[in-house]
Amino acid sequence: MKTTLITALGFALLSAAGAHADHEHADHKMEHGQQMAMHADAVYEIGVLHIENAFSRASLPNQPVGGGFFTVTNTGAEDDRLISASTSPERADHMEIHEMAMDGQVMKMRELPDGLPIPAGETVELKPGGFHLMMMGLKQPLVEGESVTISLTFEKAGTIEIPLAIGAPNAKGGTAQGHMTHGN
Ligand SMILES: [Cu+2]
Repeated sequence: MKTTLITALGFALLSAAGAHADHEHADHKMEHGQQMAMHADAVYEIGVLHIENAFSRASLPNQPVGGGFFTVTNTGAEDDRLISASTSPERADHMEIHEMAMDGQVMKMRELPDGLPIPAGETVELKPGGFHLMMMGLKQPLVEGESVTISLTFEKAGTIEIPLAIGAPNAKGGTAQGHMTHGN
């Protein structure tokens, strides 16, 4: 009997440890270790927007820029738009919202001057090779296992600060695997 009780308690504690250990994360395939960093499982909510899988990648020596990635779901009935992102001036000069697009035969990144639409009822993924945030003029290296706090401003939902868990230089984040929609 005692064993059963302890097991149940242990399970409850483990469940409570995840920020939002809810349905969507129960079957998430990521193994502990490697790309898993402290906040990778957290879900942040601002109004009707749910933000998860927020991560960055460790920078290489002298790398001038750093990426920022997350998945945002608009559970509301109105379209919204990510209009800006920022981080502390000790970390980088400024941040931009980028997309990858073909320029002739070459895939290049470019800034989205009007921001990134987050349509009602849809999920938008910022990920390596697709939409992403970019810290321009990095002033400190991004160190794997640490996190960097950024601020996101949405046209309707407002501004939220979230930590990006810094993974390996090739980190793809927790939910990016199996969603490789960009061809080469
Ligand atoms: Cu970029």
